[in-house]
Amino acid sequence: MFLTQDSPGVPDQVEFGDNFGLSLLASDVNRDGRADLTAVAGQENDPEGAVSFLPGASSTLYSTTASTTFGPTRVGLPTRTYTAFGTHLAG
Ligand SMILES: [Ca+2]
Ligand SMILES: [Ca+2]
Repeated sequence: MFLTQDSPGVPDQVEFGDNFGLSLLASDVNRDGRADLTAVAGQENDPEGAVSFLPGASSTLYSTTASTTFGPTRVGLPTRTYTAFGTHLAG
């Protein structure tokens, strides 16, 4: 499967240099029994970076309606201070 920020249900859109997919994590992050996909765009809003969370679904790789994306400000970090937010994932 080829996945981009222009794929159905994936937040944001493809922009030059986003580096979407720099880091990937397949893990049941929300503990609902299905594997979820977390994908990092290391240069989204260059140079901040952003994390996209694509929760697993019963019949497809991920839910096309419940995905979300967030950058450093969502977790209280000041804007333009950090680069490549989310590059190092652990699950
Ligand atoms: Ca983008
Ligand atoms: Ca899950």
